[in-house]
Amino acid sequence: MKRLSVVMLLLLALAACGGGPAGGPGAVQEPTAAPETGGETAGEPQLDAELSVYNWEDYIDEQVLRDYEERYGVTIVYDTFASNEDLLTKLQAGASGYDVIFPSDYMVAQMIELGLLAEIDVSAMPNFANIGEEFKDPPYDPGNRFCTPYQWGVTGIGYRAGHPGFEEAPASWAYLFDPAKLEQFSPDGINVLNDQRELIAAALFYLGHSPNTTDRAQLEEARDLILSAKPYWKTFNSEDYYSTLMVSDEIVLSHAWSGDTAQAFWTTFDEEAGTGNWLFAVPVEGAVRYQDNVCIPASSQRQATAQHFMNYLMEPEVAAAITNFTFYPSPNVAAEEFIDPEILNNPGIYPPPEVREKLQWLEDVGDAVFIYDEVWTAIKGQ
Ligand code: SPD
Repeated sequence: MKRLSVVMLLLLALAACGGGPAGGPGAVQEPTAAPETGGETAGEPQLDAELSVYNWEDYIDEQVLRDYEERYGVTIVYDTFASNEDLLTKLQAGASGYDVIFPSDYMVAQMIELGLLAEIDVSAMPNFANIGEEFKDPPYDPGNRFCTPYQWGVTGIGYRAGHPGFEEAPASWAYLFDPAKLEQFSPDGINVLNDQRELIAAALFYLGHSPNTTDRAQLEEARDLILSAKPYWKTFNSEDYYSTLMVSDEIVLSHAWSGDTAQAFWTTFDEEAGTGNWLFAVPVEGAVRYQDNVCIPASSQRQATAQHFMNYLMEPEVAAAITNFTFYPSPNVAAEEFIDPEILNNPGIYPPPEVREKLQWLEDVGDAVFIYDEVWTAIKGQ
């Protein structure tokens, strides 16, 4: 654990970036006030027998789900998606059957606009008080009328420690777009996130534009940059890239989410060497900070049970178990005493203020979403 801290401090000094955390998967602790019941308890709704939960890959400790099932007698049907746009497509296709979903910031705004989310009542969720003020009442969901905060993080560059060329952290989007860097690293494998807004944002940052631009010319410039780099990329993967590409050394560089890279770091952690194989850099041109959320689709037929589950996810021990497993920061301040200190104090996971300052949210771009769709289709189609 101590050696891990040294690694992290070194990384921060190199490039205002972060790397792998300490602390293995955290076991869910016994809830402080766990009602042992088959479903209904005093003051709680009659719970449905089943709940369908749709989340990002590698984004929960599944023990948290098993504990909920045991405590409340609700069977959880769990499935994962690769991107906000995939989630949106599923919901728009109708009859998805999902009861709890985890969209990011800008997608929450889009879904509210499209009438796809059910209203919730945070005043009926006692554990909402555990969420830090910084994370409540976000611009994309004023008053938390639809969603509660889940986890947050940074999008940057994951890289294979010790690979020639990474003596210094690759803290620039040039590593994904500059022809010279691509020539250098492409033979050993580069992955980019299969995520429309994230990949276009990376190109926009590199070009010096806003990641939320609605300017067609700038978006076409980003499209052309991506198309010129695409032949050098081995994979578009935002689902299991950490487990199938990073830890197996199928690639040496990846457009990546901080927690996924930290999972790769920890999976490859070598006690003797005192480090893991995968580290994370925050590009100097700027990077995305996202907040993912827990929401209920308007089409859900089990909204009371869904809201009960949302409240459960905000129990301090539960939120901590999730962060101890996923290595993504929690907005739950009451959880902090249960989060592994090596994670909590790790600047690669909880970025310090000087790094946070450089980060930008992805926002709902309104009708320009059609330009983004058009650009994405061109990128994926060629
Ligand atoms: N493996 C879990 C990844 C979830 C990261 N959140 C995505 C944010 C997209 N803007």
